[in-house]
Amino acid sequence: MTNIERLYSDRAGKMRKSVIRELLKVAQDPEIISFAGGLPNPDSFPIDTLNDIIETVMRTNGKKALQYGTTKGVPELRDHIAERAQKDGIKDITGENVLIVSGSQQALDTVGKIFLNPGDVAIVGLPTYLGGINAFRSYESNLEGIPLDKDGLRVDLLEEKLNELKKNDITPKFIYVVPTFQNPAGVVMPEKRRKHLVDIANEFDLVIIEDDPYGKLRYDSDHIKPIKAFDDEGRVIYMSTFSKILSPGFRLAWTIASEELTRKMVICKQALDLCTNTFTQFIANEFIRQGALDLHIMKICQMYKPKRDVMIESIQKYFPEGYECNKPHGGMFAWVTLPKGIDTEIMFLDAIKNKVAYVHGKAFHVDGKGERSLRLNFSYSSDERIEEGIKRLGMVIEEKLSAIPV
Ligand code: PMP
Ligand code: G9A
Repeated sequence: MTNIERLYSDRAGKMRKSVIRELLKVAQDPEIISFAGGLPNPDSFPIDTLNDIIETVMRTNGKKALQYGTTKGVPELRDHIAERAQKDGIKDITGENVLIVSGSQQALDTVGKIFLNPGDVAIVGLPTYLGGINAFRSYESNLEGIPLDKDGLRVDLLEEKLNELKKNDITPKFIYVVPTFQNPAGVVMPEKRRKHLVDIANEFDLVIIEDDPYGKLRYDSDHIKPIKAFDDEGRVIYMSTFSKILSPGFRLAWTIASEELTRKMVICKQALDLCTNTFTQFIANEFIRQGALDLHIMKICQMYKPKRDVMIESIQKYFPEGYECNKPHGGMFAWVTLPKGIDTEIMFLDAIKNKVAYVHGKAFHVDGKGERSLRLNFSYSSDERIEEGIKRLGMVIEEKLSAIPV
């Protein structure tokens, strides 16, 4: 038989499976209570409204919605996105700065393709979004991790790291951050730190990739301006997505960047998929035009806030002492660190036996650490299943702890 593998590029050899994507298969088993994937709650999908909107789109714009579109995206949608971003504090932009992409995962791959040569360094958080790690690693880059604290990426340590790299003549290409309700740690970077991060990027001549899927899922904190709002030099590429505020099945997201960077991303995308799904772009555009998006976001927040509370209260009730867990003020995840002696990757096998799933902490670390941490999604499951799942997990942890020799 032919050994096709020997024909693979070096790049292909370095591609890794996504633990989250693999776990989605596990979560198909209805008996398993899955806290693994960052899935929206399916009961939140506005099916009836979308049904009407699809009918309207077909009637009014059917010929365009079923056709190829420009690579950059449907102009009306880009204008709507620019308008909304300006209200959020991003200055001096128009629809020309917006590129519609097939999920922000595509935008992550695109920035990897544009900036990273083999061996190039990029900076990420410890922990950070696994999909970012996988996208950047597939371009054979070296990822340097900077620890987070309760206020997100430690910019003081970032500065130290950049100076250290500079001494060795290494200039990283970009810093990748999820500053608002971070995936996986749930933390928010305050405004002062955001400004400091931009100052550092200006000083060291770096690009910032600001990934913001969760900024609108706020339960008990105020709006915070994106990092892009403090960018006067056009070095921040902002990205967000309809996945968490409307439907991940639409595969619809956007970037906001300087016209120069946007042009480069457009060329890159021409080779990837020519253009983003035109049909879902028209639907999303009509959804926004009718004023339905903000109402929907409000509805999701009303649905997820009590779920967050059920999860945190259940953790307090059922987890044995010695753990640490934040109370996230938005987003979809609780991040738990367990006592010494536990490896959450190994413990996962026991969790599955007990029909409960999570994502182990190592998956989010580029330094091989995170073995005591785990990420729990609270948006997907019903309140009852959240409590039941946490109870099962509490028992698994208790058993593991009691097996640790003292
Ligand atoms: N970035 C982050 C931080 C995410 O959490 C996710 C999805 N969980 C993505 C990017 C990818 O989202 P999309 O569905 O838009 O590709
Ligand atoms: O299903 C996915 O891969 C998107 C979710 C990402 C996450 O769980 O962080």
